[in-house]
Amino acid sequence: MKVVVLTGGVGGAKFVLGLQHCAEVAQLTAIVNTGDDFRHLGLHVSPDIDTLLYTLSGQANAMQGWGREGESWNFMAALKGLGGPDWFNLGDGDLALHVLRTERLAQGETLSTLTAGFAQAWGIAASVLPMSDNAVATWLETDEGALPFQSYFVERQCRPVTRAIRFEGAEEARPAPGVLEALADADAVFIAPSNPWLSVDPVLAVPSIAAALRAISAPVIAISPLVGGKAVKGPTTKLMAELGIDADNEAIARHYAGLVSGLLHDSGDTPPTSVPAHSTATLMTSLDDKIRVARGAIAFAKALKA
Ligand code: FO1
Repeated sequence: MKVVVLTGGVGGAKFVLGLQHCAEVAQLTAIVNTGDDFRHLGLHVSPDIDTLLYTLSGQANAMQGWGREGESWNFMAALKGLGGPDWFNLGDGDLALHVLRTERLAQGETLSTLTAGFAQAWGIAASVLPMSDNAVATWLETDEGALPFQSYFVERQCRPVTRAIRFEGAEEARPAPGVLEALADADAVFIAPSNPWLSVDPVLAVPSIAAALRAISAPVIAISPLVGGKAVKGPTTKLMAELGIDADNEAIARHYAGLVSGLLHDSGDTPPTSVPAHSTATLMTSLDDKIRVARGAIAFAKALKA
């Protein structure tokens, strides 16, 4: 099967790892959120791309989800000693990735070509495509004013109350090379169990990506990020409450209305009523968990194609 997955964040990366271990996935393409990208200390940081690269190459910090396992922190210690900003933690190994990406972008390389280079260097078979090579920045309108994503998510630890979310630059952004082709050619498309509002919506905001999802005949299945009516990690349910949305699978299905042919959700939760649904235990801790959820998604796609 040729599989395409829209993903962002830690939960999304876990699901993609599960897909990578499924024998029937002959070709895997990840279209990754870059709305969290930002410039920090003059460096271009692409958290969701990096989390996926680390996860697919077995280097990810298992406990944190982001950054590398066994990281050293000499740069951060030296930065603090100089009174530099220490709210965003850059491990020494992780720093090399940001320095190299910033240098290659400055030399005129695109985000997609340099990301493909890193994936190849780390032996990742999947295609890891940014949603766009153009800058798209997620901003949140909150009770503390407008905040760029990392200021909200890391610096303020998701405490501000969110009223609206916007993706600066999305209207002018073009899908990265290969994105539309992969969607048109897919046997199945999955929307990973990422935060729909913060990690998936930026991808859908890139013109022609949502339209491509609507146009394809292959099944498009979303995996609910909720387990037991809560998000496993991150601010999903707090955000849903602040946006006046019930934290249930019907709300997730409604969010993707017109885009998805089905919703895969946790077996302990109530199914949506507005789209076909399958369920499995969707909490992903072990590799076997990730493979189980990926297999469940593939089985659902096959059932919908039959
Ligand atoms: N998340 C944090 O909560 N604290 C951090 O200091 C932090 C640093 C960091 C560095 C590189 C990177 O790729 C991700 C990092 N993250 C950190 C996670 C990041 O903010 C989120 O993973 C995504 O932006 C949303 O999933």
